[in-house]
Amino acid sequence: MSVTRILIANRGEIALRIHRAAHEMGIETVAVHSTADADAMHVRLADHAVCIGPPPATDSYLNVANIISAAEIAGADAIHPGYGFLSENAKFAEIVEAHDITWIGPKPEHIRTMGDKVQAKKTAGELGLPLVPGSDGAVSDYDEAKKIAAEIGYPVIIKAASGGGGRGMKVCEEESKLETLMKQAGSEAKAAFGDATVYIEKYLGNPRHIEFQVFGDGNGNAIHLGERDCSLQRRHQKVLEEAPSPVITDAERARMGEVCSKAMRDMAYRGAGTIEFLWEDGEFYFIEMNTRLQVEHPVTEAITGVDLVREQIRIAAGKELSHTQDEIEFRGHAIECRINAEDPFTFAPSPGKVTHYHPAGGMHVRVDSGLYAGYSIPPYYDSMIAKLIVYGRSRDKCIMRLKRALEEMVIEGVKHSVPLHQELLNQPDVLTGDYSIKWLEEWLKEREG
Ligand code: MV4
Repeated sequence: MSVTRILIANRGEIALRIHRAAHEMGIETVAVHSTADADAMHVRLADHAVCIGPPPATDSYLNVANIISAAEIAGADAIHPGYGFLSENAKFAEIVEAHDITWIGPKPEHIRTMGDKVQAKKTAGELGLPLVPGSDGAVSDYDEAKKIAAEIGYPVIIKAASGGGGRGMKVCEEESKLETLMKQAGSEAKAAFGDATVYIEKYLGNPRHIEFQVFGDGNGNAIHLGERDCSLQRRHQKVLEEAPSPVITDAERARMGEVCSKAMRDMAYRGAGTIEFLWEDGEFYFIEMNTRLQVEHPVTEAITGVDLVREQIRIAAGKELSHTQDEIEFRGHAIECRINAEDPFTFAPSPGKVTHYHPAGGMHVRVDSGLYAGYSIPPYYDSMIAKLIVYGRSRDKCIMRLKRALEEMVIEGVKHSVPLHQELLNQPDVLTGDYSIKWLEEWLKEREG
C-alpha cells in the first residue's frame, strides 16, 4: 500500500492542490489532461503528464479506460480523483482497486450507498443522524404518498433518489397537486438519471446549509473537523463558504460533530467525507453525504491547521489518522470566495485569454488557482478559475482582510466574479451572517430591479 507516484485524475486548481500535498510528502505526480489542457498549470507542475483524449470531459476526464491506461503507462501506484468527474463513481473506484492501484478515496460500497439518496438517508438514520421527517424510503403509490404528506404536513418536497445537487426536486403546497408533481418529478428523474425513484420530505422553508467535515481510517476510527456554512448559493452552485458557521456555538459543534464522527466510526468509513445538513430553528436535518474532498475544504484547513489532502493520502496508504479528536482545535474564522470566469451580473460564462493576472497575497491570504498571464480558459469545463481563502482571528477581521484581498486581485481579459464578491461583502446581512439558502437568489432578483 505504499504510495510513491499519484495520478491526479482531474484538472484546474484541485489538480494543483493535490500535486502540492503530494510533493510535500515526497510523492511524485502524474497529470492527465485533454488536448484543450496541454498548456494548463496542472500539467506544467506535475512530474509526468499523459494526454487522455479530446476536449469533451466524457472523452477525457471521464474516460476510465484512458485514465487506467495512463496510470499503467506512467507507473502510478495511486489515483486521486479530486472533486467532480469520477470522484463519486463507485465503479471507477472498484476498477482502480482491481488494477492494484491505491484508490485515494472512500470504500466503493460507501460511495455507492451515499450516491443513492434513499439508501443514504436510510443509512444515516440507522447511524443516528437526525433526518428530515418524510417517507421511509422510496414512494411510488399515490395514496401512500398522500398519507405520508398529510402526516408530516404541507408543504412537502419530492426528491429524486438518484438526484442530489438539487436536480429533480418539486415543492408541493397541497394534496391536490401531489400526484401531478410526483409524476413530473419521476419522469424528470428518469430522463436525467435513468431512475424514476422518488421520496418525500417535509419542506423546510428557510434553512441554512451546514456541512460537517469528517475523516475515517477505514478501521473504525473517525474524527470531525467542524462545520462549514455554505448557505450562499445560486442555482445549487456555492458562491461563498465560511467556517465556522455564524450560527453554531462551540457546544453545538462538539455535540453534532460527535454525532457525525460516531456515525463514521460505526460504518468504518475511510477517507474524507462531508455530511450535509439543513439547519433551521436550531435543529439539524441530514440531507446528503458527499464521499469526496470538497471545493470548500480550505476554510476547514484554515481554522484547524490540518492538511486535508495530506490526510487523504496517508489514510489511503494505510496509515493512521494524524490527529485524535482532542488534538483538533478550532481557531479564528475563514471565508472562501469562488471566482468564476463569468459575467458578474448575468452569470454568462466568459472563457478566453487571461491577459493580466496578479493574485492577492499577504498574511492569511491563500489563492488556489491554475491561472497565469497568457493562459486561455477553455470553454469546455467548469467556470471556476480561482478560490480566494482568507483567515482572520474573528469573523469581522476575516471580512476586513477579505475586502482588502479582493481589491488586490487582478484578472484581466475575461469577466469574473470578483466584483460580485465585493458587492456581497457590502450587504448588511452578509456582514452579520444573517442569511439562509434563499438569501442570494432573492438579493440577485432585487439587484436586477
Ligand atoms: C431541501 C430543501 C428544503 N426542504 N429539503 C437542494 C439540494 C439538495 N442537496 C437538497 N436541497 C434542498 N433540500 C427539504 N426537505 C431545500 C433544498 C435547497 C437547498 C439546499 C441547500 C442549499 C441550497 C438549496 C437551494 C434550494 C433548495
